Amino acid sequence: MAEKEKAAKKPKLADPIAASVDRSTQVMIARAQELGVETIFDRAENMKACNIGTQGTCCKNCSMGPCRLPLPKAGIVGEDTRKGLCGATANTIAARNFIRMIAGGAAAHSDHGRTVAEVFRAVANKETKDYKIKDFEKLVAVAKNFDIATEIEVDGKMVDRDLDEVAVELSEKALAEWGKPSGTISGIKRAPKARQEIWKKMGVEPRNIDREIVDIMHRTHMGVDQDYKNLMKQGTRCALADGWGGSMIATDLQDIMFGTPSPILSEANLGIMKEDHVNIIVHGHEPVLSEMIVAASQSVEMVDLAKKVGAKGIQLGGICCTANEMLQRHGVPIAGTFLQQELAIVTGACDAMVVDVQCIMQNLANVAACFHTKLITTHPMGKMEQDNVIHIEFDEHHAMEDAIRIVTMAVENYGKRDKEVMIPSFKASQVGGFSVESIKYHLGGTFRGTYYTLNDNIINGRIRGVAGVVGCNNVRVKHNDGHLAVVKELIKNDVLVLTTGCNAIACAMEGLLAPESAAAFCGPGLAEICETVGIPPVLHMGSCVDNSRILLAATEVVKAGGMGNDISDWPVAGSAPEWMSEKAISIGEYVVASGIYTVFGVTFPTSGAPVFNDYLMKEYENIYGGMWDFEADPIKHAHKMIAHIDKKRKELGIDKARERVMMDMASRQALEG
Ligand code: SF4
Ligand code: MSK
Repeated sequence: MAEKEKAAKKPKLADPIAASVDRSTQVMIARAQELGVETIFDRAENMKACNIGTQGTCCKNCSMGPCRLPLPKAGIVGEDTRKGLCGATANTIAARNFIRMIAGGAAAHSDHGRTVAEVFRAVANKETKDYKIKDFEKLVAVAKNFDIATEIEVDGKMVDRDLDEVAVELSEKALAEWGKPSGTISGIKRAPKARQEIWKKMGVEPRNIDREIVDIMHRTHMGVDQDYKNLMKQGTRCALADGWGGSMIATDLQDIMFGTPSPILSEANLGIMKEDHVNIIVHGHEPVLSEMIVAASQSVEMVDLAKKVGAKGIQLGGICCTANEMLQRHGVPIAGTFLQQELAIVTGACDAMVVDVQCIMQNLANVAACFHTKLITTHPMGKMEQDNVIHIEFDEHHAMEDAIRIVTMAVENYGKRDKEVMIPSFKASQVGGFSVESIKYHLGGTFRGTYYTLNDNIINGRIRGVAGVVGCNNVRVKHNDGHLAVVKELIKNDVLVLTTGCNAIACAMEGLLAPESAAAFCGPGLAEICETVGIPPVLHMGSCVDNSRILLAATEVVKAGGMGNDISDWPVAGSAPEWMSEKAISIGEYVVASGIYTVFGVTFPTSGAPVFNDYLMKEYENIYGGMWDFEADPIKHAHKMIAHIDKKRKELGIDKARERVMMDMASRQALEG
């Protein structure tokens, strides 16, 4: 082959500077390229996304297709006559695809919840000694939500019921949420009354978690539901079963077993790895695994073993939501976001990467094969075909034993590093772990312990509104650029940000989760609140399943009073600037159906079906009070959210208060300074 031809066939490499705003990521992409190790950033240069799939109008629900309905370049002129072989319209195809994404996302979150509930049942029945109940106060609170008696009458007096009994009953009732034959899921009762009425009227109250997912798979089968509004009704019901069901149960039972988070200091970015330590990176989602790895790696036995092989200790780090779980309960530093998973191995210092489920790239196995890294899968659902991957199945009945085995393997691998170690020095300090309970304490004080103070400051205008900014990275856009630009624009405009998932990690890496960031990035009103209370302007509320915490925080605000009767009444907006997973669509749908205006970045998977798209982005507001929106440009994205917040302030009649705050002396000085 001629030299020219060979060069033409060579895959393109990503430009590290164009690929990420994060310095450590840039350095490690370049390092991977220098070593000839291919990463997702390079692959994205060589494989472009399919336009029709991106628009949501490719159907492969039967083998007469795939039927592809691209949007004409000039848009739809006149009647939209596009159809698949069976006659399915663009609306039907896009709606079917959209709710299948919801089913995938809801299944992932809710099955995570089921695993946690099964471990909780084993704990309640004393079948395992490795996990315990840590937060009894939360056990009682959650039991009450399930209508479980926590007191009994003895000799005419009410006394506390035996908590072991309460735990057993809670475990049974929680597990029944996946398959109860009648009624609706319990979690929806926790929403404001006005919201419950809307769900009832719309007929979208979830019956049980599994059923809503199965229902979607049935009705999207070839030749069943062919009405985009009816399809979306089921999409909503399934998403609500995720947010107010599976995800909420996951969060609650994790808090009961592993502790309810409270603010904790730590660090974030690849720079947390240490050359002279055994580095173990835990990646995925379920804390059932990571809790044991944390305990094992801190045990005297394992630390001594590490010293024996010449290391100074064991450094644990997390990727994706496992990172958020280990951070919020133990202060374990975060190694990186979704897009940094391969790069953690490229450092040459990752002695083991331990993974469970969700967001784990198969290419990790190929990258690990270029280094000494042991890649260990642990979940029966998450195996890889490559030979270099080790599978150690994790079981709650011998969890500690499994964890010790995994950590031992990592320690024994320390001496086998075969490439020059290169750990980028970048990392930032952060405070994570703001649960609904700890926000109550921080903003309300020990005695008042409510959301009144937050409400007061929204009403008086120091805080303009609240935004939930969450979600993944997406290699189709510059890594972390959208996340950071959206969040910085919001806090600059006095919007308090609640964050989870990879957005939380991106913010942590940028220092936005440190209280000091308030003075540097916030508008005067928000800066004043953060400095007075000692909180960062971006509150880390956990992992993807912990978006349920955001729903409950929103409900607390409604309960505290002064801002309407429903979540849709108060100045709040949602965002996922760099989303990529089906889980993000499920989250988006339950957030919107809970009354929150929500903007997604990158692309939107219904853009090829304009009528259906308008249904989600316009008509939805009349039904749910919340609606979807799409904006790829991060600054415009943030301003759409701010405009919605201002609209709600006006509707509540609190827009004038903010104008007055903006005119006061402190604000003027801050602005002049
Ligand atoms: Fe085509 Fe209809 Fe089959 Fe979909 S279900 S692939 S639109 S024929
Ligand atoms: S991990 S779902 S990339 S946020 Fe929950 Fe990050 Fe998205 Fe996975």
